[in-house]
Amino acid sequence: MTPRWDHLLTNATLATFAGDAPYGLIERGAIALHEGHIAWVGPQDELPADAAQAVHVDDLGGAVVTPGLIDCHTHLVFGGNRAHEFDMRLNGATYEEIARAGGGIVSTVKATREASEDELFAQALPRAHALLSDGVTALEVKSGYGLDLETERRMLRVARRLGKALGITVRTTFLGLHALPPEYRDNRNGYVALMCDEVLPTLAGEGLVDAVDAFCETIGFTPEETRRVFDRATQLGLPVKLHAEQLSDLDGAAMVARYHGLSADHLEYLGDSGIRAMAQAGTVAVLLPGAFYALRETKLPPIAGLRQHGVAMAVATDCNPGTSPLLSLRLAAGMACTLFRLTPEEALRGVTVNAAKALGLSDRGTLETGKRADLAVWNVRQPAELCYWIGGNHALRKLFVGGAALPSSA
Ligand code: DI6
Ligand code: FE
Repeated sequence: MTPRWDHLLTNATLATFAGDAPYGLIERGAIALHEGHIAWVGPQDELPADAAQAVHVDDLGGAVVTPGLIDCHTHLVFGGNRAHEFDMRLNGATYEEIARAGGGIVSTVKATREASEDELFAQALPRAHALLSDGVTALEVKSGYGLDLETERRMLRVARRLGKALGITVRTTFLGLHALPPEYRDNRNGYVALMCDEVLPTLAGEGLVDAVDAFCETIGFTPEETRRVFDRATQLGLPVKLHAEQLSDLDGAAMVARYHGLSADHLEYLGDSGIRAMAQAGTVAVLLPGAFYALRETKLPPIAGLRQHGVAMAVATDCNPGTSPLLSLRLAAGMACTLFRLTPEEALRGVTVNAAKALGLSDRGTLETGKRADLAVWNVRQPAELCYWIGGNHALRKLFVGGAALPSSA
């Protein structure tokens, strides 16, 4: 008799995040994987009679199983690093002062422009491995440190290479409107036109762009400039998302909602009208506690308002060299609890099903029949422990991507 399934995991504490029950929890559950997808999931005593006909059967001894974690907001590809600015900030300089003094994003642009594709790949690979070692099975990578056609292309090609090399899904986001490069300092309009009329259409045409983002902020780009790149994205059939209300309220979240965008991200300064617009449009709120923590921010995102209006909340690392050099999505979930007062259930929902929604990925993020077999087996007995333990590399036992155990975790 040919085996029914490729893999059967039994005696598992399943945090499925399907439905509204806390964690979608199934105590003493079982889950079957077949040809890259979840073939069966549920209480173990309801398994079909021939369930044992699986090629591999693993008794997990009660371990927690979650969907693979999804990091829906990273700037993972970049040259150099900014540890010296970390020192400057600790000596009192603000993020905006560093940016206006030519530091910040622009200094990473210089290092990125000078790095080859292989060098950028070699520098990003260990960062991607760090995320995978703490449960990530899919991630988003933004451009935005090139700010010219050739380097933006190189960044997005490296992002695609990371997905191929690691065997995971990498969704790319064009972030040409991240900062004004030095050569356009006196010609904002020319830069926005270059990004909207030449660079974005070219890179989209090369299949390198899955979504479009912008940094809508007093030290970034105006709502009007943001609208220009959003209009171009819409013409190209690309979804939008936005760095919105990070340092001030420019009504960016409401703009994303008007474009039925995937997500508005940061949101420390989000107001009621923006919350209502996001709820209306189904736009996901992506919370980035790593930047809040590293910048020593004090203004909390309006979590109570987001909850009250039923806005889906995702959590991501915002891994970047300036404001969030954070390489653990599980730690970001813990920060979302401790700093933003999310419950562990909300935070873990934020790095699974809601993160999938923020990337427009409907084939994953929960443990349900038919979904991709991306899942993480943890050395913990209750899901809350994943937010409770601060740091450490003890938590992950095994990672499945598309039904196959990743080598490092096999
Ligand atoms: N907001 C941020 O916090 C990052 N980008 C953005 O738009 C900062 C990126 C950097 O400082 O390199
Ligand atoms: Fe960011």
